[in-house]
Amino acid sequence: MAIKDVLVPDIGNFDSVDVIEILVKAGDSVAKDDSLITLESDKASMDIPSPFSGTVKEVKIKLGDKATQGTLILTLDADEAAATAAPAAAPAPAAAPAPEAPAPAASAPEPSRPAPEPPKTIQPAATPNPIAASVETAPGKQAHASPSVRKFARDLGVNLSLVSPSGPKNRILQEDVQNFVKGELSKPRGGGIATAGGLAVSQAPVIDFSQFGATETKALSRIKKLSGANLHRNWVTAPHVTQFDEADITDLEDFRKSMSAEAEKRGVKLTMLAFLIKASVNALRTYPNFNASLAPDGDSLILKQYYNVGFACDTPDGLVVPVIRDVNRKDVLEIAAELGELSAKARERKLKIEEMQGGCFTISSLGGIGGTAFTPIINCPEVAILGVSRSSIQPVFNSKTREFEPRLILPLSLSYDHRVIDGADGARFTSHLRMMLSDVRRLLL
Ligand code: CAO
Repeated sequence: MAIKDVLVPDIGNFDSVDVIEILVKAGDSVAKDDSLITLESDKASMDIPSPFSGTVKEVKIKLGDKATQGTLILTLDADEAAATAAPAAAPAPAAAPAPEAPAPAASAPEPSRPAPEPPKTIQPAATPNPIAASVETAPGKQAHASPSVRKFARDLGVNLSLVSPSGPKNRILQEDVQNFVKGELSKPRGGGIATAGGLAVSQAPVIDFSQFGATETKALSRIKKLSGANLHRNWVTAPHVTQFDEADITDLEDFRKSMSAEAEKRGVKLTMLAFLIKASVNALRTYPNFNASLAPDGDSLILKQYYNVGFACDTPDGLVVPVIRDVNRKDVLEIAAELGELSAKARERKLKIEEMQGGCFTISSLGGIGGTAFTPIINCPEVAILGVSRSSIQPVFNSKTREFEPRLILPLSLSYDHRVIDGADGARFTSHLRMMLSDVRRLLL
């Protein structure tokens, strides 16, 4: 070990600048180039690096002192190797020096002392480094902090504009950044997605269910994990409204049954869903805002000139949504044929990615299973989804005959993104669907 004096190096045109931070204390181990103190003039702040590795013996400078080239900062028990090594060559100036930045050390060092290195980072106090500013500060708010604190914050990914300063002249100190991080870590979080879109929810309690009885843990399928994350995002980011309605499909069902045998001869199962897809496209053409997506900046609507309809398909691995393309150019039998093919592929896990892309609108039919209504989650970036529940015979009053008649009624549940679609249009859309489904002639036009 050799005791070395560490002095303020050549700091260019600056003379008598304030010591605003002392970053080490007696007994600290420092590596070569570690910051020791921060100096600040009215134009710039700079960290002074250690010329050696070793242990700080005594700090000779105080906060608020004035420093100039040659001021003694501290004494250091320098590591043997470092102390005998040749002085380091003067490093290159800071990557983007400020206009007032001092030049690298030009004058020769005193013979007994190693060449002090010029400051590592120098930046004007009033105009922060633009790169650091973009990382650390929000527009319009300028954080006042030394280079070492900026680096500390950058390493932790902290936005300095969010940190409350406690140092002199509203300067952010290292401990302010530490306190900020502690505060953030102690905030409640929920499953890692708690702060999506600025939404904060309290953390779900972790419960050991085995205390109440036997349990078994089963891993979620890959599809379930993927669709779960997407459903959650869509649910929290799109403000959902669900419009319920009922369509009288008595005549349509009669027609479907009358056509079933003929369809079967062509190898096609003619289901109600095929008619629903056809009717939906008619409604999408009438109300184009439903056949649209919000632009990423949220300032405009992208209206689609094509009509691709997805349908939710229940498979042993979870929910998938195959897409039937250009429905407007296909008749009900063609749609029914594609429905059958795509659902079979989905259940055999043979769907290609492109067969699940490009949808404009989705139908989720639980009619084959049951239920009277439900609130489907929009398949974003689409703006609406139609849920279909099980049809049932209901007594409907006929105003002409003044009698109740048994009619087959299909429950519809239309969820839409209220940022794009107003409630009135939601009701118009389902009314249109109801009209289409109750009069099979319109559907076939
Ligand atoms: N009301 C009453 N019965 C209905 C009906 C309705 N709305 N819709 C279908 N059915 C009947 C069919 O007529 C058929 O009866 P038969 O076997 O006697 O002919 C039976 O239910 C089964 O229909 P299907 O399932 O074969 O055909 P489909 O076209 O109705 O549905 C598909 C296809 C792929 C949508 C469906 O199999 C499926 O996976 N549904 C689940 C979708 C889902 O999970 N949605 C929830 C997503 S979360 O929002």
